Amino acid sequence: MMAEIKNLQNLQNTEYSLKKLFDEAEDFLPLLGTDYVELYVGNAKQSAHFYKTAFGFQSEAYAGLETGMKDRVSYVLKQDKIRLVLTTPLQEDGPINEHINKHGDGVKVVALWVEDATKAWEETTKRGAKSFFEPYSESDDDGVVVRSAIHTYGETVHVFVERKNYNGVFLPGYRKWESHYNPEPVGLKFIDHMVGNVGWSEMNTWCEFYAKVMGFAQIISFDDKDISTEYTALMSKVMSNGNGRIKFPINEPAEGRKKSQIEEYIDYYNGPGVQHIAVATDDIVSTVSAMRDRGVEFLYVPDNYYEDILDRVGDIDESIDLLRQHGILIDRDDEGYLLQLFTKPVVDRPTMFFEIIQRKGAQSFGKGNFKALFEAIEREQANRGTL
Ligand code: TYF
Ligand code: FE
Repeated sequence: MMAEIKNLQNLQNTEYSLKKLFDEAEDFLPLLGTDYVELYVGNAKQSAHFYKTAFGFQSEAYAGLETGMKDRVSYVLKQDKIRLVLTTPLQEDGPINEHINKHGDGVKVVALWVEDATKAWEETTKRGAKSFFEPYSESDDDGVVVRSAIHTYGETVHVFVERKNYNGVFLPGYRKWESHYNPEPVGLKFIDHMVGNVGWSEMNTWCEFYAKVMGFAQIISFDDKDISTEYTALMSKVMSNGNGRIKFPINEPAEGRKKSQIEEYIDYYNGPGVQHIAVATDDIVSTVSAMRDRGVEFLYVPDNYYEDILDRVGDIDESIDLLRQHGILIDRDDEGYLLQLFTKPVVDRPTMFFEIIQRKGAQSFGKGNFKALFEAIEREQANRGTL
């Protein structure tokens, strides 16, 4: 009970401090949450199997030849509030093939759930966003969905999704995906944040984009001194929308003694793109052990990380032994603490990975773990010969 009250207070504090950051003017781009994340991949059928088996996603919806979609196939997977869409082209050429050719498998769409997709497009394009597609509505027996879209960093786009009492499985054109293979969920709840890697000196440009075009505010900033010196250098700023449901950290490479992990990403992705998707759980030990059992590879931190951990983070509810056993990282800020762990890249190129995060009050991003984390990433870079 006490813990619940504390969490509630932290939540209210966060909302209060966010409010202070935003002026009194009405939010011109109210966002209800993340609607879906779409990846363009080489083989959606096999990727879908991976996300079901290893990450515990459930079969949700399907569109392809059987539903009258001739040029591509999309599988929709769901776990609690998280929706992943995996799309593969069925023919040669065209923008999806070009995207995969250039970037490998990766995130194309970060879709945001809005009340009014037409207004979202108008408000953002008039502030300088480049349109990806204009508002249009689709309907079937289950209702109407309006979507519009704008470009963001690299070839990534934001689609605004307005669900007018839509009762279908996903979008018009999709049907329920019935599968006899339904592995249990692993406890992933919602997307906590999604991080973009951008090029040299482009961080401020993209933070300004989120501020000016989308009405976001900067809530945190890390400079190269926080996180470089001996370790691969980067700079990072976290942008948030008004209600705090959408948080986009933006990283840029910085000059360090070794090749920046952000530069390695940019080299292999051939430009800016989504670096990691952080998903929340309310039981990180059980989530991570289930994922590991199902074959997910996590970054390894050496045992000595845990030697002085209690001095750094103080009392925590979990057993340190159990956290050490699973390699889970811990960090504290003035609002509470957080537990986090990072997968290795989930694709062949050293590009996209996932973060599993459990917040116990803390609304920060694990700055106290950067040293151990970046050393772990460096060891992987050294194995790849890209350091
Ligand atoms: O999202 C964040 O800011 C944390 C820390 O390459 C982080 O998860 C930052 C950069 C990076 C990996 C993790
Ligand atoms: Fe993160």
